[in-house]
Amino acid sequence: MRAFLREQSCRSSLRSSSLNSIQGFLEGHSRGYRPQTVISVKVRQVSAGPKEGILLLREASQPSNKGGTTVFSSLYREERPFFVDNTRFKGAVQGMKEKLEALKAEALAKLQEVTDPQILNDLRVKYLGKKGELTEVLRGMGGLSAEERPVIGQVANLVRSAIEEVIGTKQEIFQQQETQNRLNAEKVDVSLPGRGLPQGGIHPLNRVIQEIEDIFIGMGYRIEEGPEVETDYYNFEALNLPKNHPARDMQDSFYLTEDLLMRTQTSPVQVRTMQAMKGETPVKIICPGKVFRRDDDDATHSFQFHQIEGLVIGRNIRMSDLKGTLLQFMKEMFGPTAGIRLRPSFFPFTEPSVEVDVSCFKCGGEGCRLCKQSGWLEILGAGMVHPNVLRMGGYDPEIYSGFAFGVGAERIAMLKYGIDDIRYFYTNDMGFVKQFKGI
Ligand code: 2NL
Repeated sequence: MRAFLREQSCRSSLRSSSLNSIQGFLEGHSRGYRPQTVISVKVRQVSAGPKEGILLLREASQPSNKGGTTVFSSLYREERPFFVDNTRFKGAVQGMKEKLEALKAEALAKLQEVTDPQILNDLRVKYLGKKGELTEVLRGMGGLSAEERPVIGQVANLVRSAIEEVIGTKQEIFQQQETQNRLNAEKVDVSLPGRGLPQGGIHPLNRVIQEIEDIFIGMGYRIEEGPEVETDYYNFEALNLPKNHPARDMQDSFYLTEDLLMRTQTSPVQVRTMQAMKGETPVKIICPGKVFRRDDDDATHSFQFHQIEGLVIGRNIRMSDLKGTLLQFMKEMFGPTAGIRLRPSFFPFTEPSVEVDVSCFKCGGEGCRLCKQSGWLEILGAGMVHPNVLRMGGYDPEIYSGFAFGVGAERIAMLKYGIDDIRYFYTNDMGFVKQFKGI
């Protein structure tokens, strides 16, 4: 039966590929003629495949618009019979299906053999990637009709999900394997004994300095520190050591310039503190730190050692205050049975000056090797602050008085810990240092 279709229904019911083909047929047969376009098709289905019919053609050029009326440049129209064998399109669908199935079979076979996550990923890109083989096959869908497309689309989706599923399963297996490998590799034997941490200790000199600081903080003192490079003024002049004083001999100190030297005592810190306090009282300070003297090192001398100096300034500060303070200091340092004795001495910055001995903590005053049978140990120097020093520090000696003392950290540590050579403190001999762990 011959079916006559109007243009609209014809376009929707005919495969676009068939129309394309009809247009192609026209172009192929109308060379040398004006371009034509199909405006209606009369179709007869000859068999399941081929179609024949009559085309109504008109000129393909654009119509012009004259005074609001659409005018075709020519009234050219032509009716022409046609014949289209569309079985090749059926073949295309069949071909695509076969291609997709072959792709699926190949992909699944290769995926089954994968043992490496990297190769798995490579295969995913190869088959499912943007430039992968599935996309490549689907690109051929452009040649299919509106009815054929969903058919191939469905097949393609099934192929895609089949490949995706295998990849997903494989990925999960690899993930589990990796987790298992890590768990095996990172196994911890909690029954193993722990590794000991190396334990350090406080250097005996720092220990002595901290102990002395603690004792004096307990008596209401503050700790002051200052520069190790000092001016001649603070190191000597302000401490009543005038220009011609023998202690200022170039041979006895490390001079950096005419005016600068490594401090020979921590007293300059005390002078600086006195000046900073601008006459306020009380001054109650402890000044610990490194000091330097030009000396040849031996068992009891070192060019560098540590000093702790103390200074108190106020009204009515007397020798008895000095004596009581130092006795308390010694009792806390060497035990409650410690006693002290004062012997006259000389320091340029104190007047009067004293040497202070403490009763031997080893024999209790009986006499032993440590105290050379005397029962006493020389421990520090002290005195009442010289009026010149008070004045240069900004305190009127007619109103204020004070006491000061100086003690060597090395000497105390050597006595306390029975160390017979001062050089042990500075040579970083582990055998020596380790003995003070945890004391
Ligand atoms: C020692 C003796 C001493 C001082 C240091 C001092 C400081 C000022 C004023 C007065 Cl600002 N004196 N210090 C006083 C007496 C002795 O040290 O044999 N040291 C190792």
